[in-house]
Amino acid sequence: MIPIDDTPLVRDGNVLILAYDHGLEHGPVDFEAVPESADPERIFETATHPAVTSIAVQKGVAEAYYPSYADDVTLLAKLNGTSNLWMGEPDSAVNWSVDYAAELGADAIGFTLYGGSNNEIEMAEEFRDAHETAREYDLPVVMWSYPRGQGLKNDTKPGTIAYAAREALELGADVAKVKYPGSKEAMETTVRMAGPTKVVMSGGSKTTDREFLESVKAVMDAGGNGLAVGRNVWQRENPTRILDALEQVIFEGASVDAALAEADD
Ligand code: FBP
Repeated sequence: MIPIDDTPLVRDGNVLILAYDHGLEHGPVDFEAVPESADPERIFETATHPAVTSIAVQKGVAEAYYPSYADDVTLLAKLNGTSNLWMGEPDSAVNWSVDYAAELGADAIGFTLYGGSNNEIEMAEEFRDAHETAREYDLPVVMWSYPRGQGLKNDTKPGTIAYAAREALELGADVAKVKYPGSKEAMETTVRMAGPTKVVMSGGSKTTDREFLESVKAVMDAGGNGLAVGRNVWQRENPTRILDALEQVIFEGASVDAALAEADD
């Protein structure tokens, strides 16, 4: 990993990535709760909130929408991704190159690795190529580190999440995006295993404001560095309110009660 604190991806040492690659990864079903969320422009608007340190999108959405927002948002190019229609062993197609992402103006790259998949070797080699090209452009690299496949489908066991964070460090990621392992204690171990690689929590499916903020608070208290979140922001009718609260918890060290009170002000 390289120092990334001075890059646009990071604010005061921490990170809040607004993920919006769900149209590919999950399909239109994720937009049903709030139909307006299918419009990428709405999410780019949301990403102009000062708490958001980057918006993570696939190539097509970046090409179509980023040029109008280049002065207002930080682009994280999510290089690989696969539709939910794929029924094989977990894998992810590399849909754009680092060179093309840099040409479009990306400030960081994102890459999924499914450790434990039968395709892990090939994915790690693709990650190597993306990582080493990103270094030529001084772009921070975020690994969506998701152990998955064979006996491991969607595993959030503490030992598995700690391994996911360690794998991100070992392969050179600057930020490891991992699922919440269930407790602050388990997150502490995860953060320790990641060494200098920043650890951020993956948002997950939509929960209540309090439940969500409490998991984020536990991550921060465990030494984590923030969040990469999609549904828990843009599946809310008022994404600004939860971003106001997240800004308090992630960047101001506020309690959940204080953050909620501030957001309601
Ligand atoms: P969420 O906060 O909505 O979970 O988004 C984070 C993310 O990693 C997205 O970037 C991605 O589309 C999605 O989760 C993948 O989720 P999964 O593979 O677990 O279904």
